[in-house]
Amino acid sequence: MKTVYIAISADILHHGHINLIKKASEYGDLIVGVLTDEAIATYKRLPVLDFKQRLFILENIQGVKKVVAQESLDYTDNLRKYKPDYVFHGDDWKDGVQSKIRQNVIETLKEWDGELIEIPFTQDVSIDKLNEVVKSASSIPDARRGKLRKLISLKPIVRTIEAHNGLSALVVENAKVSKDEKVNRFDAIWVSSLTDSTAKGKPDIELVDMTSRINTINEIMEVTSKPIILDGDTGGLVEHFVFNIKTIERLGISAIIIEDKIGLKKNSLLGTEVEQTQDSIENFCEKISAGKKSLKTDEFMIIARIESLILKQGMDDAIKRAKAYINAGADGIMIHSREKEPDEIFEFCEKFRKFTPDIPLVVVPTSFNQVYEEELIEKGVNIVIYANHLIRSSYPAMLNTANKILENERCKEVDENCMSIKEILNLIPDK
Ligand code: SPV
Ligand code: MG
Repeated sequence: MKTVYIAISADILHHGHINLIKKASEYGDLIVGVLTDEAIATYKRLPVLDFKQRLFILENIQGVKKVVAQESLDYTDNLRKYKPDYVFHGDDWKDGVQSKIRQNVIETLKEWDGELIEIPFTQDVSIDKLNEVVKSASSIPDARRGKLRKLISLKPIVRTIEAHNGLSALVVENAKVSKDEKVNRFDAIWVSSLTDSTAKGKPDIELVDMTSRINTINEIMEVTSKPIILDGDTGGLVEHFVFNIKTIERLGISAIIIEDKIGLKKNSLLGTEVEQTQDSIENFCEKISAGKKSLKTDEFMIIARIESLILKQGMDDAIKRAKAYINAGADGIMIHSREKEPDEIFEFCEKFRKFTPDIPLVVVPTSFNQVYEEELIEKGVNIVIYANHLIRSSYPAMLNTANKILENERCKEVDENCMSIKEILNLIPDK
């Protein structure tokens, strides 16, 4: 008896999959490689059904002889293990990111004279439409909130970038770049105090109030399904924090990051050039514990941000605080630095990981911008936040356009820097 292999994620199982299974099983005993949650997370949104559920479904489908885990998008390991006579796939993977994976399949099958059989893609399946339905269902608060914890458990690093309004949020939701065998996207959205304030023409001093920040959050939520991490500044008075945090949790935000400062908060990147006061360990721990007690779900995370390195209080102080904040109930730690080199951040990460292997660790590489995500992963970082880059790139673009019109006393010259009217009209769907 010949053996046949197919690989699918099968999160949304449709008639195209059944066509493939039917045809493939006519050629021999069919082994189905089910992509693990981790493998799926490398190229698209989180699966709605987890791996075990998807495995169970496939085990019970007619024509399937055996179900196995496929741990990456690449088939090679499983092909070498099961040495199938045939691999079946739809004929829709000859171009784009999947073409490299296809090439690897062809090369590997040659090792034992196996054959790749491609069947016409089932035309009336609209994956985009199905995905749209799932995306919109998973954007409601109760479905969205838990996504951050899930991503932390599935991804080597959760790639996060700021959004400050609906339009920038659309960029975060949709941006993707195919690279090698993966598709790089952003996993989560940072609602930064700096960029939310700047977008409103206000300084980053906790002046933009919670009501206004919730307006921004709502704009962002309207057009996205990705989890949101809120920059909660100092969290304010404990008496206010315990109320605000309930609102934030109910909105479907996944995490709030609060920093251990008191008094008039200024942006951390100003460092010691301005007067900034760090909170006492005792007070800040109290704030964390009180916040934790107000929460209604296990999904929401309070992440404690340590300003010791920003305020030149030393590594020992930073580590001492990390331990205390975790004991007080913090679900994660953010360590910040404004040094040009990542040395102190790396030192903190190493020390941190010695006493806690699991607590999520967050960094914001605005100053030490040369570090690659891969290096952060090695140091045990779980979340990287690109905290201000969309607004910092849009302002110069706008200024340049404004200046060009002033220079030319007409607008023809700026058109080459602008998206077309057709593009902008089509950017936002009308339903
Ligand atoms: C923000 O984005 O507002 C932050 C990060 O808090 S930083 O600006 O680096 O302090
Ligand atoms: Mg901030």
